[in-house]
Amino acid sequence: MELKEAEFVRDYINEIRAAYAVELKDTSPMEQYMALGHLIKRYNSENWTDTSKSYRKNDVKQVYYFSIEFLPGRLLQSNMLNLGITDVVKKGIRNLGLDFDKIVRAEPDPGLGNGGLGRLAACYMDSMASIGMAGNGNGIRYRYGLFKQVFMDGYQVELPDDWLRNGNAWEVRRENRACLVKFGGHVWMQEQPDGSLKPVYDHTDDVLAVPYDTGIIGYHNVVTNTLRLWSAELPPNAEEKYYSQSQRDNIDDITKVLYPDDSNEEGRSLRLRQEYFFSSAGVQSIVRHYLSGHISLKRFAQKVAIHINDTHPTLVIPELMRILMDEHDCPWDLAWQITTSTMSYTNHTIMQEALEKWPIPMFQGLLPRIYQIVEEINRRYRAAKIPVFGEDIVDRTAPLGDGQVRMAYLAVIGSHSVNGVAPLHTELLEKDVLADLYRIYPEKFNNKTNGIAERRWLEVANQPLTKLIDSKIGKEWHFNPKLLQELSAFEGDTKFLNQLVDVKKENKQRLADYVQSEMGITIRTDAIFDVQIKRLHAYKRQVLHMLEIIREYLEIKHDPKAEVTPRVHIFGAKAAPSYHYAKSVIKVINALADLVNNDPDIGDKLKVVFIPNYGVSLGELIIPAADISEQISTASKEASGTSNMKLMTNGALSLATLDGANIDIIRAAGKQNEYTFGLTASDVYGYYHRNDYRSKAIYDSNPELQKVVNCLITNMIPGISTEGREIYDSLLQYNDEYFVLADYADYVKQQKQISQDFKDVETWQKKSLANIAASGTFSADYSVARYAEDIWQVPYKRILK
Ligand code: AZC
Repeated sequence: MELKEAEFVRDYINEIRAAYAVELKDTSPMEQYMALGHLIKRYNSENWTDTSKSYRKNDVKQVYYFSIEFLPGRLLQSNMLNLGITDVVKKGIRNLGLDFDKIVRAEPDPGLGNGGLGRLAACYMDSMASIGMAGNGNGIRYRYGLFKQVFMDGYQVELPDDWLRNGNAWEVRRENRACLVKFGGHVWMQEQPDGSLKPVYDHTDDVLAVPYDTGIIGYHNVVTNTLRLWSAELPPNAEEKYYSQSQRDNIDDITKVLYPDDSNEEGRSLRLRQEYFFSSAGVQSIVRHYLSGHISLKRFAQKVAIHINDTHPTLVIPELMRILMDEHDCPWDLAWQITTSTMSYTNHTIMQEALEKWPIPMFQGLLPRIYQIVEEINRRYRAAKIPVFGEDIVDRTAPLGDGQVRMAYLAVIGSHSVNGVAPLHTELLEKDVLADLYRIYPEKFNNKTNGIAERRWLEVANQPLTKLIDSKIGKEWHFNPKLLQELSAFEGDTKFLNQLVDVKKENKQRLADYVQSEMGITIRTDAIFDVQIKRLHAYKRQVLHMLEIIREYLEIKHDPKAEVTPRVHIFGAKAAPSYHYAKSVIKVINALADLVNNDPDIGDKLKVVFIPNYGVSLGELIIPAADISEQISTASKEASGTSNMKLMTNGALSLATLDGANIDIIRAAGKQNEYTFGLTASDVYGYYHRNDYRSKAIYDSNPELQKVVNCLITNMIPGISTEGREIYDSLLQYNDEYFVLADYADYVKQQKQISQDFKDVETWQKKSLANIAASGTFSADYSVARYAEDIWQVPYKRILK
């Protein structure tokens, strides 16, 4: 948009006065931020209205991306970037004597997600708007996001993340679009005058779902799409007597936190309520919107695509069936045809534990009408498939089985498309996790490799690098990130390679300053910044990284005078509150950090920093500073990974197993520019089939490994007697489920190679450049375009090659 500095300054001062009734000099950074947010939202309001109007006028097919997580990160800078007003606003702010960085930092980071799944949803929202596609998000407006992670005595402690404390500058509450979501009660069949039966659903517990909309601004294209997040409230006109305090609390709980503790029955039931809540509210509002422009539901699937991001929103399937049949008198077959043509499903994990299943009594009690519909889907599925495929396979794959509702199977059966998120992952879905369903519906399965919002991860997170790239190849890559490939022409340009070194140094200094001020740890910027940032999970193997730190520590202790390449090991990770083992890993890494960071023999040769409360904003600080990207999951376990792509695009070299999208990254950038190691997926499956993995034998045969692993149970690392033992036992007594010891030697070899190679600055920089240049292909712009063409059949504007 066009914006003059003088105009901005005038508007901003007015905004501050109107909102806070004080002079600019008396405002806090939070107030300055809120006023700026409101002003930018206002600047963009016409685009938002016009986008909705034009979709309606042209009767454009809409995509609704349903996700229980969204991790959009701070919106101020990315909205300014996408509107093209960054320079003007920054200059105006500076000339008013304000500190722009402080304003940026005043914005809370919406913690409405946990990991890659949620960040992917946010990257896709950005890209859908940026390629001019009608893509809407649908999720939950959690009052307190996941949790705020602090460390006390090295242990993770979860505090409420009160991100809405000061309001939210970007959202619009739309009470007039609220709808009722019904739980519990009874269903009975009422005879109609024509003799047919119609379900009547009464004595329900009703919850009001109120939408809060956030505009998702496209990159330099006047498009603004909508992210709709639902909040649970007491229905209006509800007479007080009908709502006891505990009923009120029940309603309040629905949208209070993401992933309530599901280690008990109550927590599991709350999750199911959350899932139905946002699925039902979302589908109701989609049907309502569709019917405001169409007379008949027959063309619904031509105008609406609903995407199920992981199993959590699977109930959109029976919910759409319910609305079509019960509220619009659709016969079953037509309703089923519309539903399956509308729905598509992405699987994000091969971990069995993440394929959700609900006990039938709980499901039926909470959602009696939905359960009837699932039962009927189940009955028809069995009746249609048993004659063709036999009873065994149909038993194994039916939506109802073993006394449970099996969400992943329901999602596959009720969708026309099922995709994995990297080629290896899709292959494993077909061969292993969903193999039976693949046999029955081979035509539904396809791969859509993940992507990232390049612009946020470069133009917002890494401005120095962006400027340098622009100076070499111009700005066209902002629209078509594959053009980053043009950078490879400068591989031999020593001056450019040196400039890359300077950029990295600047970013490392920024991170070092943060670590100094927040954690009181001094790190040197000429050290290798070795970064592992992701959810804490046994399969991601933070433990393998931990063992390497112990090894490096012992090595220096053994000969404190020997020359070493200095290293800083940087972690960011939250552990699920009830995931005991993951929390023990955090404690041990923190204890190890204490030991290493305070040992005079070690000095500044080796540092360990576990940065608390990892999230999108910290990612923006850490990723541009990384030299090494640790992507060390047990091969076959990481569906794709996306931090691998973000780190690559910021010039980090991957230290990676052949897992998920690592494989594609290695292929794109060239094997010689990454450090690969370890078992392959087929090695791992080989162990499973032969059942002959023995971690103890590996331990017995490697004296160095023994020394390292034993440190978990000697008193070398103070304060971890229980946690150290737990990890030690997982590796030896319980036979090392994730093959940490199997990969140890190969991993260490590559770590040593890295220490060696890092000394040759020019060669290192060439590898870094190769990664940046090859990273454009992982832009989410291309990923969503592939979804649009192959799955959703929706148009988009920007032509991408
Ligand atoms: C993640 C996968 O673990 C990761 O490999 C993938 O890149 C990402 O989804 C996006 O596809 N899964 C999750 O984050 N899942 C949950 C429940 O947090």
